[in-house]
Amino acid sequence: MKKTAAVSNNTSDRIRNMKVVVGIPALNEERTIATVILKAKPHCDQIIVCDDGSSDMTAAISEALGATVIKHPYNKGYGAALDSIFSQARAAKADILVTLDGDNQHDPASIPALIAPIMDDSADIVIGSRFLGNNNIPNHRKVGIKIINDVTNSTGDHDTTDTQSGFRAYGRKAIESIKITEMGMSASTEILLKANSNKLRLKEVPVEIKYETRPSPTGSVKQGSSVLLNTLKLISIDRPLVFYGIPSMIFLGIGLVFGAWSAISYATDGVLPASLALIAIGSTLLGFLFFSLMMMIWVVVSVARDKLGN
Ligand SMILES: Nc1nc2c(ncn2[C@@H]2O[C@H](COP(=O)(O)OP(=O)(O)OP(=O)(O)O)[C@@H](O)[C@H]2O)c(=O)[nH]1
Ligand SMILES: [Mg+2]
Repeated sequence: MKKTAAVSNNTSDRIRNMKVVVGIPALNEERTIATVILKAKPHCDQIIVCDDGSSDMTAAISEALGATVIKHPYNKGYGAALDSIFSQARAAKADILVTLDGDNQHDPASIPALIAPIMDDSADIVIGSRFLGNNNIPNHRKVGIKIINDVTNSTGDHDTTDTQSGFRAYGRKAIESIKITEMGMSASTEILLKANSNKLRLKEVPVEIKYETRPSPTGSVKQGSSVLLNTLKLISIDRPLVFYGIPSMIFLGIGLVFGAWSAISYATDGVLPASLALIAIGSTLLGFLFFSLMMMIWVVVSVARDKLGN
C-alpha cells in the first residue's frame, strides 16, 4: 500500500507493502462513478469496477479512469457483482479489499479509517456503519434495517449495528475464505454469517452516507422484504438445528401438555374434550413436521458443506 494517509510514521514494512484494492459494484451509475473512482484513487493501489449489465457509460467511464472493469453480460444482482469483485481481488493478490457503492452514497475519504483495524491486525472485516455516524437516515430505512439487524445478530457472536452496509473492508483471511453465493442484496447478510462460521473478527467504524443520490432501482420496501426473507433462508441453512429444532420442541411440548390435559379430562369426566384433543394432535403433527425438516436440512447441509466447503 503506497498512498493511504492513515499510515503512521513508524509503520512496519508489512503495512507499507499491503495492497489495497477498492471494489465498486455498479449498475447504471454513469452520473456518479467518475466521482467515486477519482475520490477513491488516492487511498488505494487498484480499483475494480464490476459493471453489472449496465446500459449506460458506466464501464467506459471506469476504464477511461484506469479502473479494472469486469463486465457482466446481463444484470446478475448486487451479490453476483460482489462475487466477481472478490474473485478479481483474489487474483490480484489484494491484502485488503474495500467495497463501496457506485452511486456516491459513501465517502471514499473514510477508506483510511475503514482499513486501519485491518492494518493493525485487530479485525478481519470492518463495516462502515451509518448508524454510528451522524447521519440523517430515512425512517422507513431505519426500521427495515433494524429488523434485519435483529434477525441476523440473533444467530451469531457479533452485534452489528449496520448489517446491510455496502461500505466495508476485508482483510486477506476474509478475501480468501468468503465465497458469495447469494446473487442479490442479501449477500451482505450471507457474508456476515460466513464470517461468523469462519470465526473472523469483526469491527465497525462510523461512516457518513448520502441519501439524495438517485432513486433506488428496486423499491426499498421490496428490497427490504426480499433481504429479510433471504436472511431467514440463510439462517435456516446456517443453523438448521436451532432454526427448526426450537419450534419443533415448542410444538411437541404444547402437544404433550394438551394431550395429557385431554387424557386427564377423559379419565375424570369420561368425555374427550374435542378442542383440547385437536390442539394436542395439531401441535404434535407440527412438532414432527419441524423435526423432519430439521433432520433433512441438517443432513443435506452437512453433506453439501463436506463436498463444497464454506
Ligand atoms: N440495486 C442494485 N444495485 C446493484 C446491482 N448490481 C450492482 N449494483 C450496485 O450496487 C450498489 C448498491 O446498490 P443500491 O441500489 O445503491 O443499494 P442501496 O445502497 O442499498 O440502496 P439506496 O439506499 O437506494 O441507494 C450500487 O453501486 C449499485 O450500482 C443490482 O442488480 N441491483
Ligand atoms: Mg446505494
